[in-house]
Amino acid sequence: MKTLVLILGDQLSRDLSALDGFEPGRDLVLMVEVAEETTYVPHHKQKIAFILAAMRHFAQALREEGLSVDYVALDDPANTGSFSGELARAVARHRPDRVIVTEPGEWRVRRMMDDWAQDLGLPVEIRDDDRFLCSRAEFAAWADGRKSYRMEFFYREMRRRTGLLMEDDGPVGGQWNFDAENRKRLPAGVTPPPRLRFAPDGVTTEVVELVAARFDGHFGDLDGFGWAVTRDDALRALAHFVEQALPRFGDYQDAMAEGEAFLFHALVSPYLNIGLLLPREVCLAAETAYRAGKAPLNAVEGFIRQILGWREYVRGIYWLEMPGYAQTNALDADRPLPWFYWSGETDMNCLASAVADTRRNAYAHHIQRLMVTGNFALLAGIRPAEIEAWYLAVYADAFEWVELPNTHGMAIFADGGLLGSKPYAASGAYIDRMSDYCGPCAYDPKIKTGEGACPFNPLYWDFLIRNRDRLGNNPRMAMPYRNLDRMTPAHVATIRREAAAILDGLDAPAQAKPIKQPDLFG
Ligand code: FAD
Ligand code: DLZ
Ligand code: SF4
Repeated sequence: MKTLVLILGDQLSRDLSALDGFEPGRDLVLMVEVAEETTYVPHHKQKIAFILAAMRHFAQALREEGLSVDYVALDDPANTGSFSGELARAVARHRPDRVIVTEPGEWRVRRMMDDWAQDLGLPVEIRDDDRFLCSRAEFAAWADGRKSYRMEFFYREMRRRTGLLMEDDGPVGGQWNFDAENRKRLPAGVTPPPRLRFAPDGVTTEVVELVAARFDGHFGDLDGFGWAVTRDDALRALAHFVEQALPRFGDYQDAMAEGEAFLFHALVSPYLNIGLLLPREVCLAAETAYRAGKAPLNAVEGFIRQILGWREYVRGIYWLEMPGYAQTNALDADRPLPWFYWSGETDMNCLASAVADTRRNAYAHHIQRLMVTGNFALLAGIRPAEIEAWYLAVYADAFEWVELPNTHGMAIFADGGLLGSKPYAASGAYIDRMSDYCGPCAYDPKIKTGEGACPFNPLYWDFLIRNRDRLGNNPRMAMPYRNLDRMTPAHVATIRREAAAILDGLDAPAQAKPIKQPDLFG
């Protein structure tokens, strides 16, 4: 039976389920660069270049192996611009007996696929994506009957199931989680290692030029593009991380430092999320380093927990809860996204630095995303759909299955606590403790209100006051509410007045700069 196998831009794995049983000579792979995918949010230029370059290299590797690949380039004049349109054209060209595809990572695309069999008049087989360590069915079985989902319990189950960092049926080191050791500030004199970047070859250079010409209005720098776009280079990047940065990953996992965009983080999420690397091999590389005495347990456990725990957990939540998940707005957040998320033009140094790093690298590490840009969106009550579209656009690793639970659930608490037990709300003191951003800032984190006060301070307390009905009974919020109740009515009134002034200032037209604002919703 002649089969057309459609491979999407985040499915660049030779072991992809859609390729099981592929017969060279009879079957054919289809890969398509389509305008709909490049613009459904205004992706960072580096993200588009990364995905298209990796797609072209993957197609080339399949061809070298002897597979037939029909590859439609973005600038092909006949390109219809959508997965559905390109699949229909390919079916007309090749007249297959059936189509096979691996389920996509986004609900939006999964819905498109529902119509394909009927529209094409052909059987369309949608196979499970088995590149994850927990299948959707296994996650649903784990979640079934639980009152609340908590990552830590899921993670322990995954450790037992995979045997990662296990010894005699218990966790290596006698403890499941070493997080308490992983909250150090970056001290003076500790310098993060330079990161491995990859000079573009001819194929990548062509893509970079295409992106520069066609997506000029999109956010982000393209110069110095250095992401790996092949599996071999992604494996090199992983090995370099394990050797150079993993040993101190744990200690400085929560740290932030100006001018140090990567610290000791792995920079492997883009590779994992498009399939150049697989989660099991990444976890095993870290475990092997631990067992060889090359990295300490707090680093290796902390790293493996992010992948085996968080990454699998958010994917499980996404598929369990969509499509309703994206629609919730538990804190009734209704403020437009401030312009500085795109321009970086703000005198809040932590935010300006996080946006600058994002623009330069299509990357920011987890604490910048959660405790700076995410925290501000939470405290200011930014509309979920707008801040989510921003995160989906600006990071090279952003796909909705992983971006949405992290933003909607973890960062802005729009799911009302389904994913995490309390909002990650913080005042300037947290950012000051974990970073060196505050020193050169126009504001002072120690000033609570009035001249020079860090805006995160009144915003934090104002957030608690505004949301008392929703959060006041949460036992994990008892302490901040007790502190709030100790404030005098006059101080509370000052906080409210100053927070209102900051929030009103955000929306002031004077903030808008003459840069073309990306059209968020395509
Ligand atoms: P490291 O810090 O070195 O961690 C190692 C790996 O663990 C990562 O590569 C990633 O695969 C995994 N990981 C770590 N934290 C998480 C997490 N919370 N959820 C899922 N996987 C995790 N991650 C994405 O891959 N895509 C996104 O679109 C995305 N959006 C986010 C949005 C917000 C608001 C927040 C708070 C977090 C988001 N994350 C996202 C999670 C996390 O920030 C990134 O995975 C991480 O920064 C990637 O960089 P790294 O490879 O250097 O990670
Ligand atoms: C993100 C992206 C971009 C920018 N471009 C393409 C593309 O041209 N062709 C393609 O197959 N995939 C692309 N992708 C990735 C898809 O958006 C992704 O596969 C879906 O969102 C499903 O997860
Ligand atoms: Fe950010 Fe406040 Fe520190 Fe400035 S003082 S860097 S706004 S936390």
